[in-house]
Amino acid sequence: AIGSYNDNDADALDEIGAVRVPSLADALALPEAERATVKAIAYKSGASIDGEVLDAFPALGLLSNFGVGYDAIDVAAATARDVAVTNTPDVLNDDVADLAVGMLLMQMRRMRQADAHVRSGMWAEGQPFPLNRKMSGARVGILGLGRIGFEIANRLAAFKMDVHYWSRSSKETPAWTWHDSPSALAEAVDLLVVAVVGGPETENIVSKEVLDALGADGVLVNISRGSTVDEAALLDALEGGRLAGAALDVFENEPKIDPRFAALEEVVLQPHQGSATHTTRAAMGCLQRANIEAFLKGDTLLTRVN
Ligand code: 8YV
Repeated sequence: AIGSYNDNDADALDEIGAVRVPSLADALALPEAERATVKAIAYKSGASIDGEVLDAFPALGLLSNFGVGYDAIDVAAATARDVAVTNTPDVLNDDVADLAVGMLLMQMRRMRQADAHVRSGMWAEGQPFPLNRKMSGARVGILGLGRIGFEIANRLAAFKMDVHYWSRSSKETPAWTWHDSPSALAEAVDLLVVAVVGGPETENIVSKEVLDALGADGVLVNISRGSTVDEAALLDALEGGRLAGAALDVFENEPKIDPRFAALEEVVLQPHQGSATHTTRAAMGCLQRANIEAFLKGDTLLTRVN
């Protein structure tokens, strides 16, 4: 087991015979003879796993990822070596969607500033808090209508919002409007929520062009991966007043994010905590181990991705 697990997960991993190491570097530093006995890895880390890393574990048959996103893993290299890869989909959809909606509401209603206004005593002194923006009924775009994107759209529809989306092809949805490109989607809406998978195919999919199309009234929410947004273009647009605001749970260089973000008033920042509730993290740990147990018994894997 690679990564930092909470006590419950650590105990459960110990019970199924895991050797626990805090990082990929520690795993690679194990003696060659020990690495050669590893059949399955429970993985909880953002460090990249490529073919060379996989070759350090010649008996490996399963890489069980803690998390739905497995962009850190070179799946083609795993497949080429007959290594199955599993992830933890679905159990986290609600939490990630909840956070996306909460962040959007927090950005638009300026709840961070409003809280500071109350705490600082300004409200008590009779200073009114400036009016802000209505969220219900607005036009919103969802970039990537996968399992999490769908949950976000459903929640925003309950806010009477006009839902638009982009995904590679049009999907069967309620009365939501499909657009054939990220730019066309951004052009049609003021609020854009990024819910695509990470990895090379979606790198900088939120480009300068998309941000320009979103425009000066635009708000960007990202709960997917930092790699999906051209961060330099985003920071320039926010600093230059060419975008109204952003609400971000993910960044290019986590956790040491670009310090320019912290200087921006209309930006909500979260520490990549979309799935981070007790309930959901426990479910993710269970699913990760269930895949390992199935693999060790020779049963069908629950959530294989390759
Ligand atoms: C992380 C996530 O996996 O599921 C994902 O893709 O981004 C998160 O749930 C989690 O932070 C791993 O520790």
